[in-house]
Amino acid sequence: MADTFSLQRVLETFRSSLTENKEVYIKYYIAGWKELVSFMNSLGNVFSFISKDVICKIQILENFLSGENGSHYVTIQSMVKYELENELVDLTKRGSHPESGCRTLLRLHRALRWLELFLERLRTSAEDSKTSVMCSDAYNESLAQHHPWLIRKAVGVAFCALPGRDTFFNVMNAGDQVQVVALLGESLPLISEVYQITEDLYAKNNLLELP
Ligand code: 1PX
Repeated sequence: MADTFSLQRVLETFRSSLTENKEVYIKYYIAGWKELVSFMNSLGNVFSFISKDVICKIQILENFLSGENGSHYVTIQSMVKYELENELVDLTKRGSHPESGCRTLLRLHRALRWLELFLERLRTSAEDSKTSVMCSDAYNESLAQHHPWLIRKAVGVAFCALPGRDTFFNVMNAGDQVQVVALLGESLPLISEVYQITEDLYAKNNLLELP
């Protein structure tokens, strides 16, 4: 992973995460999140409590991937099958498997929905739109429903520290605003596809509310 964020690389990693049979490679899914974390870090320390949580979840998944059962963690589909067949998931309340791959990835999956909603707002935003408003509207429509009051408050404070739309476009490192908007238009269908494949898989296996 290079030091400077580029939206292009996020696009490439999410593209690489789809297999021919429309399964999702965990390795590239995680790589996409790493890029996003590096973007968030470049925005300042206010966001570090958020990046810490994402990094922690990435680490859990990486440990599974490089562990002795790593071959079962190649795709999200193989992970779900393996963990369910071997009763490695706490299904209704936290118990002996509080950090299963399935529940950990579910947290990132819900955040991917936030990202999709936020980027779509950014793509279609007017020059005077506020990133903080776009961010919190997207958050309230998605992740907020899964977060307790205290987290929602802290997230609200962090949103106020977001830079304006112009700076945001610059940090994305993908050319002028017209080019960024075009790249967002290219990225969003891919992000949506990865999101939808995961959502359908989790829904089919009744995993959308894992504790
Ligand atoms: C191209 C520009 C895109 C901007 C990229 C920004 C990436 C943001 C990544 C946010 C990922 C958040 C993951 C949150 C996972 C989560 O829900 N964790 C909670 C539950 O976990 P648990 O193990 O306890 O069940 C955990 O409690 C969360 C704690 C931290 C708060 C997470 C707030 C997420 C707010 C999302 C908005 C980020 C705004 C960044 C501004 C660019």
